[in-house]
Amino acid sequence: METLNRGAGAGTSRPPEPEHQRLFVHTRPRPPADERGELLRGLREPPRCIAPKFFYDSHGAKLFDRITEQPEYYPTRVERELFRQHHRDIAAAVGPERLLIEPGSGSSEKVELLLESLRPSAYVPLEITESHLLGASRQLVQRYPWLTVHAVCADYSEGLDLPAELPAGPRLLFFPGSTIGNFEPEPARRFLRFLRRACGDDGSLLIGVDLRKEPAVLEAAYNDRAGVTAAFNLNVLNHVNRLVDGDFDPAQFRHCAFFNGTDSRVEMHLESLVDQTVTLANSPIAIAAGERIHTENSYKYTLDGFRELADNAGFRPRETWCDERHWFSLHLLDAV
Ligand code: AVJ
Repeated sequence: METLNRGAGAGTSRPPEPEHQRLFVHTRPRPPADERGELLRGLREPPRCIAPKFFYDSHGAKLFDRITEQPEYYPTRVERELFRQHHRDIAAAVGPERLLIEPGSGSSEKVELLLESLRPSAYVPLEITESHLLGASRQLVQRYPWLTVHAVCADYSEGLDLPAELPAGPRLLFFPGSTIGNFEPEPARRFLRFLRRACGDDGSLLIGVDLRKEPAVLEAAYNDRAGVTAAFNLNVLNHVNRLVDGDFDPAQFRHCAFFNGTDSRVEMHLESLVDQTVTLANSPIAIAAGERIHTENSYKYTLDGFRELADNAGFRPRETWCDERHWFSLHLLDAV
């Protein structure tokens, strides 16, 4: 396929696909990721850890979708209900003709709850997995004959590297799903600053944030009875085995998830059931019975706690939508 703008470090932008004139595909240059090094450093000695991004191999992504269907896992359901109830108010507050940018768009399911009301000037999904990005984008231009999509294949963890060819006009950054909860406080602030920079001085951010609540509710959400979250957590070991040529046996670990009230986060770990030796990239590591590998933090904010974090990154709260139980929140924030 023909490419335009193959300039130094500029990435590539393809002309619209022939089957429809409203889908543009941009690929951003990426520094080579040192995933092997990152995993080995995290696992070599205690306290051991695996970053949550490694959950999402293709099986892990399917398991996550099944988590969202479990009765105990409320965040996805409550957030979706908030979009259903408030899409008109959200659209009225945001205004029409915004350039709608979604980092980590995945299958672009949530944005569909807003598109008809929001009527953005264009939709800009950013996604590292090209197959998800293109599949979702093609579906959107087919379903919404008025919509232009600028699909950007890029990693957003080190800032939003947006192509220069995007349409002008005020922007709305969209970051649903309480993904912000996976970041430690300092990286969360740093990431919100990336979003602030990407949205410009006349832009806004719409972000979904899970809230602090009774520990029993939180702990049930990460320990569903059907064992899907446990399978999701244990599956990360299969992914690690492939990435660093390891021989982890998931059956020798147990899923462990609990609310840490001091840090206001749900932690997930994998606890070794036995004394064992695991080989990673030809080096043995000894793991004692009861020792844990930390796999995820999911921070739970108070409304004020999140607003303070956003304020720190240069955002002023405009409106907040919450369910009656105050389990989940949507924040519309303006750049200051
Ligand atoms: C996708 C990060 C929002 O933290 O609740 C679900 C991931 N982990 N069950 C979350 C997850 C275990 C989820 N986020």
